[in-house]
Amino acid sequence: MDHSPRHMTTLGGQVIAAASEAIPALYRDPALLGLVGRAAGEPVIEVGDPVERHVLNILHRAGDTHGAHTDDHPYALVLFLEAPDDPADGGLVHFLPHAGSLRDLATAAGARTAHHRAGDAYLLRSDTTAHRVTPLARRGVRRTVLNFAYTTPTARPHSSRSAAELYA
Ligand SMILES: O=C(O)CCC(=O)C(=O)O
Ligand SMILES: [Fe+2]
Repeated sequence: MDHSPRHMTTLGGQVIAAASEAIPALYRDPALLGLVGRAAGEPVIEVGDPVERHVLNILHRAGDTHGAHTDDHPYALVLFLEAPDDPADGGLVHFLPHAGSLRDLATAAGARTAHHRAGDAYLLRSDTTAHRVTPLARRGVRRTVLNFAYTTPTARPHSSRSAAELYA
C-alpha cells in the first residue's frame, strides 16, 4: 500500500482459530454481529476468508507502526487488549474518511487522530477510510489489538496482496 511501513508482529486468523475457541466464537456471536450492524446502519456478515476474518496486531518495539492503508473488507471492529495509557507514547489511530488516496492522510485537513486504552473498541468503515497507527514512541509500551473484519451481503469481495503477506 504505497510502501507504507508494517513494523509489527501479527497472527493470522487461521493461527488464532487453531489456538483459541473464544476468539472465533466471539467473532461470530450473533449479539455482536447485531451490535455492529446497528452501529454500521446496515446488516453485516462474517468474512469468508479464514486468514483475514480475525487477526491480532502487536506493536511492541519502539517505532513499531501499522502504516497507512485501507482494508479489503468494509468494516473493522478493533478491540484493544493492550494500549499505551499516555497518548504521548504513540499508538494512535490516524484516519481520513472517504480518502481519495493514501497520501491524503498526511496532508488533508479532515484527518483526525484517536487515542484508545486497553478495553476500548472502535468500529471503522475501513475500506474507504485511509488509516494507520502512529509509531510507538519508546521502549516498554505495547499495543495489541484484535481486528474483526465484517462485510455486507452486497459488498464485492476483493483481496489485496498486502493482507496475504501480513497474515498468511
Ligand atoms: O490497530 C488499529 O487500530 C487498526 C488495525 C488495522 O487497521 C487493521 O488491522 O487493518
Ligand atoms: Fe486496517
